Amino acid sequence: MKDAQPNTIYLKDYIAPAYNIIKTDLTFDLYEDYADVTSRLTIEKATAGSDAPLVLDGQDLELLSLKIEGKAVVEGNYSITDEQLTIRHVPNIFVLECVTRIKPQDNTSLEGLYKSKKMFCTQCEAEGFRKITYYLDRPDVMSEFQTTVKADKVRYPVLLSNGNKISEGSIDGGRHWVSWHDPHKKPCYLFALVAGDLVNIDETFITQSGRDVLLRIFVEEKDKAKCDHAMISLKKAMKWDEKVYGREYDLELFMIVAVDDFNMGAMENKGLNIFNSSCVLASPETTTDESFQSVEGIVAHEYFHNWSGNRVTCRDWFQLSLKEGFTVFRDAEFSADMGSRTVKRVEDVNLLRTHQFAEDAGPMAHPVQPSSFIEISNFYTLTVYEKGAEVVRMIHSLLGSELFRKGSDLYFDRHDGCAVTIDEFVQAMADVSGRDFTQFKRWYSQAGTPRLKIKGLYDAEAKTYRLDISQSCPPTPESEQKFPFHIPMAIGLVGKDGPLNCLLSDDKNPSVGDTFVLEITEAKQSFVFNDVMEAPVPSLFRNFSAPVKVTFDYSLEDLQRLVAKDSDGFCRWDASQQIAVRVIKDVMIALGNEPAPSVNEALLVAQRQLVLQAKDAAQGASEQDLQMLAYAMTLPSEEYLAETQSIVDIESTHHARVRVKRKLATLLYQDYLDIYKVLASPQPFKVDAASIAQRKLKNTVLSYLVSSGKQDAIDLCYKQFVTADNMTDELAALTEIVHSTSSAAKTIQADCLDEFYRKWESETLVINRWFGVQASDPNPGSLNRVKQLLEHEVFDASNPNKLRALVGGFCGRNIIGFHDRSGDGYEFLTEQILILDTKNPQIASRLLTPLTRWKKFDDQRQALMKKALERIQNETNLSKDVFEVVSKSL
Ligand code: B3K
Ligand code: ZN
Repeated sequence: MKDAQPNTIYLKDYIAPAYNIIKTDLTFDLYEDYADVTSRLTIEKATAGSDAPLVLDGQDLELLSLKIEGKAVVEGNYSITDEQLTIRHVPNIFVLECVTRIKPQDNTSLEGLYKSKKMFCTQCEAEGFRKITYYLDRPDVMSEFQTTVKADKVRYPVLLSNGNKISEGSIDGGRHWVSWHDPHKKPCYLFALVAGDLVNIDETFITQSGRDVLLRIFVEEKDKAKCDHAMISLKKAMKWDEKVYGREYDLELFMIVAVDDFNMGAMENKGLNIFNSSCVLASPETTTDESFQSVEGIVAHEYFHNWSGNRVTCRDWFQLSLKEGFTVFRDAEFSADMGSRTVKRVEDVNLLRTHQFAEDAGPMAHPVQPSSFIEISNFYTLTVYEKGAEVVRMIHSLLGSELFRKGSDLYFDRHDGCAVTIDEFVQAMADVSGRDFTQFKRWYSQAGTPRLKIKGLYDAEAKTYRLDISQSCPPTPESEQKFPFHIPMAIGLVGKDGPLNCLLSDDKNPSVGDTFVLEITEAKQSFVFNDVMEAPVPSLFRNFSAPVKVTFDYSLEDLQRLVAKDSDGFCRWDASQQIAVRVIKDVMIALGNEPAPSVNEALLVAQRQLVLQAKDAAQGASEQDLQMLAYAMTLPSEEYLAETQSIVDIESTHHARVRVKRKLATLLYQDYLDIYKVLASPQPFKVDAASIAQRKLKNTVLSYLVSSGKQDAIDLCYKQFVTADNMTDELAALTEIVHSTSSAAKTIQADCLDEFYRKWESETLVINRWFGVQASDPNPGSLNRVKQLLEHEVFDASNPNKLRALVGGFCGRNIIGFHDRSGDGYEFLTEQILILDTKNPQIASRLLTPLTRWKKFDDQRQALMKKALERIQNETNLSKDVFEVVSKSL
């Protein structure tokens, strides 16, 4: 660890800045081995006459000159440490001119100004600006920026920054310059600069008030044909935000730039979004349907930040979910409106329940609004983003769409141009609705996933149905004791033939259709339904109305009824998954028995029903959503199964799931084949929701067919692999072949991988998928292959996408491989982390996650994982990022 004792920052210690930066004028002189940054800051004391020193953040900077009002600051009046520049005596208002030299070429952290291949680019959120120049690097200091970029004209013909271009010109020596001005005040985390040899595609968007906005996507020449989807997505997002939130874009120009080396997906810099190329480029041949959809969602997400994040920003980083939770909610609703609402919901809930629930139960668990951190980069988490979005969604369900929109209007109007808190967001919602959110706000301050135990009691004589509910929440690192949450529970009752009409005994909660929204606020609470004419099965937490874990004593028949009859698409899917979870768990217990354990008939019945519906729907004989059918037919992932166990039984989980899948494949082979044949008939390629759903179902049944191990199925899969005209089908087929354990597949695995590699050698993003397929291969020997691939000529350990594909693919998505009893997987990850931490701490800390969950495993694995963590902890010079995760995990 660099500092012997890294500082913990507390929310309770927040104090407003002692200085404001009214204007920020930056000039960048970019050269091949350094860059000089001249900053002219107009600074004002927040309180005139105060004698607080001016303390600016700065890291890895070489100070070349420092002047106040044109005069050098005398030596005794300032001091510099590794992280700060302090000037003791300054006037009430003054211009500080500071020249620093930085080394973007050597900046492997990909934070601040750095080089991605031949291009200069920046990433400043959360605290990267301090690696560019001395500044008040905190979101509540908002300033008007003007930026001039100077660089070689041939190498860097395109020079970009935030806002509008105001002037440009040439300089002797083959250099040129461009000046940009952003009229909107912003914190420095939204600053951006790009310099490179780029081409662009352009479109115009006319806003609802009739202004023209130029939309421009910049990429390398070779990628020019892959920008259309992002452009279409951007226009859709702009239109949607006007319609649904009344938010219009506020500059003449909106730019997106694709870069290959990027720590995360994308960044919402004002007017100049910078994207990981994997989140913006798309073409049918090289991009899967999932990626097409994620490009649409991410483009929208970053665009939506223009209001939720940029115009109204965060007071401090503890408020991160103010912009992220709200913006994820906004982008999820956008995607739901663009495609199938239920599909989007199921995908999001699946992610949340599998990975956020695990985070909430692990050592890094934290509230949506954390109360302390060592390194803020560690808090860009599923909790802040996805659970934060669920919390906003609950506010939306409590208020209804209309009031919610009033609340968001009030929030944007009241706080435009300001840096605010989560409390202020909730207050706007409270003010428009007259509701009291005091208890509700525990969702922001208490970590952990609430558990609900629910019992149902039907009184056949009185025709009443009573629900007895108790809630609790396990302790998490920040607090042992939890107070009851305010939980909206959407519920309906389902009879033998479908939804039941009934009444709630108190009429505070009228139903919408057959759904009631009950508000659970007590530790123990009961609700009674009247006029219930038959014994019902309750459909609980419809549309996943709250991020909680529910225990209800459903019989398998109850769940079958929900799969078949519930009116709520989410609950139908959920019931299908709960049946599968139970059946797989039964098989887990009986593994190793002689004769081999049987697979409960309930799953076969449910699957057969789904298969029949899918057959009809595939043939066009019914309107059922093919993608939902595919999701209902898909067995829960090993990760989800692991999340439902208190101590994960790695081998049994894997083998039981494989066995159940094979059993279904064998029994329903002909049905799967029939569906496959209907869907495999050639049709022109489209990326609309209907075509995506068809491919999803086709590849779901293909996966079952291959699990049968039959030669015919492998042949079919191989045929799809070689004839596919799109990446979804090609990659699905390759994955099935490579991950198959059958001898028929074994003979062609290596050839298929070679063939795929040769075909796509020049497409970096596709090759990352190729790394990913091999890393996540559950067959024995995958660690050795991963190690060999680290040496592969196209593997690049400085590229986060490649690291995520190969190291993340093996350690995060190959449970059986990573958790091999030998401990080799743990040792491998430890070594990778130690190498990576010296170069890119953010990625190192991310990749470390699987080791932090050591308490979920058996004693032997626990010991090995702990040892691995201790080895990392003992390393000198750990980054704050890795230090925080390791020390909190042990
Ligand atoms: N706001 C950025 C994430 C920045 C992460 C910094 N470590 C992208 C997004 O959430 O939209
Ligand atoms: Zn975001």
